[in-house]
Amino acid sequence: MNKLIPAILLLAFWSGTAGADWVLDNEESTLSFTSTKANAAAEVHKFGMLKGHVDKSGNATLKIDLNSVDTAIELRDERMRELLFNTAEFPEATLTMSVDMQQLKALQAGDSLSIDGTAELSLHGTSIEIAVAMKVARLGAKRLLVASEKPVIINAASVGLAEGIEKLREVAGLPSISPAVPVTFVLSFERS
Ligand code: UQ8
Repeated sequence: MNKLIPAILLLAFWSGTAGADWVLDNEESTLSFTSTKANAAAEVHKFGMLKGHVDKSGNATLKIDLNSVDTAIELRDERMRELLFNTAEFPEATLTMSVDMQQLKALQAGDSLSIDGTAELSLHGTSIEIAVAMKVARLGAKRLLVASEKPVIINAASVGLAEGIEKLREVAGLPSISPAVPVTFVLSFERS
């Protein structure tokens, strides 16, 4: 019995440090993208609802609720949900990537590290690989911040959204909308 107690304590310590899951805190996270119309007018928009998780093996997932698109103009949000994303059929965009948990574990509070990785983006029934440069900062025992070091440029045609952009252009009577869309993010994770 006496021998069991240290073993249990060791196991409890190990599970608290080595094998933790990280869960995204939506309130503390942002994901923004920039549209450019008529060759000159750039506007920054965001998605308000994100979900994310990194498991013990380093499988990281980010889910973006496309219905939560927020361009500060309700009619435009509605048109983006219907004409661009078709959220009735494709309500979410999903990003998956593999994270080196040893690297993450070695980070002390106040430390940060740069990661050049590859993620898979599934959007509108299409999946593509994207290169992503991120800064990961350990804010405390239970907090991680993951931010884009550079914008990720998504081309609408590569994720099946060229036709939707054309519909938006037509309905708004615009001469053009750029298909190249820069995306930036700041994601806050809490250890569960
Ligand atoms: C610990 C650790 C390391 C964890 C890692 C965790 C993890 C998994 C991290 C992942 C990180 C990662 C790889 C992130 C990548 C994020 C990306 C790239 C997400 C993609 C997000 C996404 C879905 C982007 C959208 C893409 C796209 C092509 C959008 C098109 C946007 C455009 C161009 C919209 C046009 C808007 C516009 C100008 C409309 C015209 C308009 C209309 C129609 C209107 O009605 C109106 O008002 C009445 C107007 O105003 C007057 C208009 O302008």
